[in-house]
Amino acid sequence: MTDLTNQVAIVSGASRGIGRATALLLAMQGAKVVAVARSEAELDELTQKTQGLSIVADVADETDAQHVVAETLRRYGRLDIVVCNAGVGSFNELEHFSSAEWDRIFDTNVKGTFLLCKAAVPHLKAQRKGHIVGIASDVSKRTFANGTAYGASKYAQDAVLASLRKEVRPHGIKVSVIYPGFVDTYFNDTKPGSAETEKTHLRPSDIAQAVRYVLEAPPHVVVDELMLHPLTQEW
Ligand code: NJP
Repeated sequence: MTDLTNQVAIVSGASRGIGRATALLLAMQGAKVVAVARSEAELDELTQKTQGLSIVADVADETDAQHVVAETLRRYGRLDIVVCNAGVGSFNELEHFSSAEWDRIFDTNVKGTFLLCKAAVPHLKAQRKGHIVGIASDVSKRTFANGTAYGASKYAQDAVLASLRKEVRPHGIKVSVIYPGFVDTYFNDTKPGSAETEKTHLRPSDIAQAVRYVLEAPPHVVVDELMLHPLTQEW
């Protein structure tokens, strides 16, 4: 088993939802967590609990992504784990989708994953060790009506991570991808915690536990893919 104590972990999209739950769980396992998102107040509140570092950044901006990694190295001198979780989505018939909304979804989900990995990989390669975890989606493996932009972005994000896995494996770096079904978060301007979603959705902490599971795999094991659904969800 890999011990997470004192491992330095960047978690993107940590201001709420899955990223926040992951940041809290990794901190409870003794990791030094660098929480990344655009909402400063939420990050400050989180960092009081994790005793880690928070960095206000837009993952879709290359300067911001480079800054996140540089600040992490400046504060902790090392980087062990990157959780590419930040993501957005909205759903509509194709002809009603604006090109600006398409760009927002792709910039966050695909380019955001690419840029954070691009900033981190040279350091992970230099230490010949590291673990990148992507939060993709079950829609990285299926299609559905009104999901052209989000679905395509999640297929593309998955392809970025699967290609990267092959590139970095010879350097001792692991890439794991988690594919959740419905999760009760603030995704697409929803509000978690209703009686209905408690029956139909996973909790953010379920995904955080999946992240912990892949990270704690023994050094010689890489969990390439992990999919999880609420028992009630057919897919
Ligand atoms: O959503 P939400 P989730 N730069 O809205 C951040 C995937 N997923 O936890 O910047 C930096 O509660 C945003 O922070 P802020 C989904 O595709 C979900 O559900 O302050 N950060 C917030 O912390 C996504 O990849 C479901 O607004 C940015 C976080 O992202 C991941 O799970 C199902 C950002 C979003 O928190 C987490 O989403 C599934 C940017 N440009 C996959 N843009 C589901 N919920 O059902 C956004 O299969 N963030």
